[in-house]
Amino acid sequence: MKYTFVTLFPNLIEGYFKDSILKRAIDKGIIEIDYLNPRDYSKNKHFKVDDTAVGGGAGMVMNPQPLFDALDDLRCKDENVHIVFLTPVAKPFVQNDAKRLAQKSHIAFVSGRYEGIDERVIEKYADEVFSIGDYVLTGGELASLIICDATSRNIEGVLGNSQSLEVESFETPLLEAPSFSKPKMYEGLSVPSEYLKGNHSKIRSLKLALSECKTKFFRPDELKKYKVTAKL
Ligand code: 6GU
Repeated sequence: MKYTFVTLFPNLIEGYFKDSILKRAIDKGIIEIDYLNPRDYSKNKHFKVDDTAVGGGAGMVMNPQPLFDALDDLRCKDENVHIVFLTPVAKPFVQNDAKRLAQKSHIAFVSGRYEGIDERVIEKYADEVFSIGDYVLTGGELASLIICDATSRNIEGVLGNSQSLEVESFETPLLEAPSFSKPKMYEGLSVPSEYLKGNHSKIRSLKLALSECKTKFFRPDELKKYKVTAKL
């Protein structure tokens, strides 16, 4: 998988790939990261990329020209590139999107800064448009990293242990059961005794009951999609 980050601020992105799981995926050749800066395409003599909004309104809007030229260049080099725009005015990104995007060969994430991107750019180039939630960020860069991260862990070979993909929150409507590590007793706090006894069928049913409790408490909306088995 290749990811191209189309951003005025590649420095905001780069650090994330310098450590941990995604660094290992890059080192293994499973993912590749590239950057495209719209400023490099600006035909303005001061390399300006934004202007005030036509028709009024607060803030600066990213001009079409640098983005049209950058994205033409991108499409010209790879006609299969899947172009994703990040904006709060979009459908929310969910786990199924992460699984679907993991099947692509090349995704470009286009991040807007300032008040947004000239709508004509989105109309012309967007294959998809995502928001990551009901709040407003200063730009799309964090959102692009979140979508890239959530997508990458669904690509074969990125996670060491493919089993860890299976019993996770959002693979079913239920949130994941709590996990514990060693020691079994720490500062007077014990791991639940059932987890210690090694009866795997009992552990499974306790975990299911705890999952249902967590979901009822934190995500009652999700619990409605699911037939509860434990007595909560
Ligand atoms: Cl994708 N961008 C911005 N700027 N704010 C957001 C967002 C994206 N998703 C939620 N808030």
